[in-house]
Amino acid sequence: VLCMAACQTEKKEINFPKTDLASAPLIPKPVKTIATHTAFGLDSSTVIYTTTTDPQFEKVGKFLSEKIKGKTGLDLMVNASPDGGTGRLIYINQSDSTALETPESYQLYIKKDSILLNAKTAAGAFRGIQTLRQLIPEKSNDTLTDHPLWVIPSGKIMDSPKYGHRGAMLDVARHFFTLDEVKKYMDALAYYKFNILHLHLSDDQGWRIEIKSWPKLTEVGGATEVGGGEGGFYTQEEYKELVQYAADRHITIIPEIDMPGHTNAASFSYPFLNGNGKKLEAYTGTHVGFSTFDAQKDTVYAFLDDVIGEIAAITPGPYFHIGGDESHSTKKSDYIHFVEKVEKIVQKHGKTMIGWNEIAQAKIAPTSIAQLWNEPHNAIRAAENGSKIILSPAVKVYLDMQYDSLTKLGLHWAAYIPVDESYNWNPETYVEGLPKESILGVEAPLWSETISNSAELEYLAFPRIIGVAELGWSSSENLNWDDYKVRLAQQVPYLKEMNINFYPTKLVDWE
Ligand code: TNX
Repeated sequence: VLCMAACQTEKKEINFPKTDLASAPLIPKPVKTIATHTAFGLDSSTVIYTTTTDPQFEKVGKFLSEKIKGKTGLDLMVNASPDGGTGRLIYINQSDSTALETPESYQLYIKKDSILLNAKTAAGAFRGIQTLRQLIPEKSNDTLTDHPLWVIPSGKIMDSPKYGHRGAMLDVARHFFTLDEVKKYMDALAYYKFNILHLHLSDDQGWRIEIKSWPKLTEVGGATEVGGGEGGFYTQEEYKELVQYAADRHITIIPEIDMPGHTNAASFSYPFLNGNGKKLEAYTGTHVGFSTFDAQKDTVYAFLDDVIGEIAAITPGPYFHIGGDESHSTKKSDYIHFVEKVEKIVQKHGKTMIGWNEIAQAKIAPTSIAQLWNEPHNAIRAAENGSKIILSPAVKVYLDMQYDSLTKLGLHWAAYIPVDESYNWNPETYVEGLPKESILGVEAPLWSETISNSAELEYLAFPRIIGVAELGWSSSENLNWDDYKVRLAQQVPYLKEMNINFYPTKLVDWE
């Protein structure tokens, strides 16, 4: 059917220049690469095939075809009959090979006349096609044959992620970001094999998601942001659109409603929620720690049951993030009571609770997850309780930290974080005493006190987020700044093509 043997004999041999797959500028660096020094010529006759039993695989094939079209102009057919049998084949195959260790693992075999991508799941195939995208050169070779050919270096890649959780967090509460802005960020995250986007949907300055049973949250709480701008919010339909866009990229959305602190926008909308006894006003500054829900009122928990229920119902992913950070205006006993009550509500709606490291002060279930940002002792405490830990150390991966004292955007309360600093740490050993087995993965938060559009978001996120992609995916032996920075420099054509703004650190020789 696929004319494999028959049509290949008809093909003219192309004399490819010597290639080296092992020195391709792939990020994250694959676990294992073996170069065979010839090439696959991608051209207009190339066709993409996928196993048909799983329509998710066909979607991956179509995604690849679209991206190839964007980069090269070639319009490759997916699962159509080969045109006269002259085409070279990209075959995306569902495989149960035990060599594929995780659902996201993949193997890529690049030969002269075919590319074979093996994965257990469509998610694995999706990660694999990102590698393939990165291997397609910017420019075609127009001298090897009578038509343009994109020369892809041949060899084998065996690849598997270190962590199942490789995330980015975006604060859409301090400043609102539109659907298009969030989608643009997701496009780049997908290219570097991230699988989690955590959306910080509420804070003192704004509430960003429609809750049908409590409409003032967005009518009132959605209309403000840092600096006094007009704010904004996602309707549930729009949120679903983001969830779908993420799912198409095998990215899971984690919604966060931050509480009991960071809740001025909610309490300003519905004053009965307020627990600090002070007069409520809209807040457009950048201080933290002054607001709290009333942890002693049943009505507060009834409200949260509605909020969490509505969000859980439109979130296919397994998680709900309750925030829980910097509740400086909540009594400790109230804080603990609150976290334990809210955990039950999250569980009742079928979700796994995540919270910032402070939640470890409460007696949380071993299935709940703590996200380290500043307190190793609370991460260890959570791990001792059986919980998994997401690593987001502020001093390493807070993307809103300035690069240095001259950076115009961003903050520096945790540190100045130059590009090499955000890369030069090992998640496996970063927290002394935290067992490797407790680490779910890494996540880089981007708080938005000082940024309000894509260009500003990107200036702080790029290139540091690309390094976090490698920390989350690549094996420890493959983490090396000197090797990485050379590959990083070679991301410029992609960043330019995507119109992604980035900070051109002097630590990298961008050419
Ligand atoms: C700390 S990190 C916060 C956020 C701020 C951020 C600014 C964390 C869990 N809380 O509320 O936006 O610092 O860098």
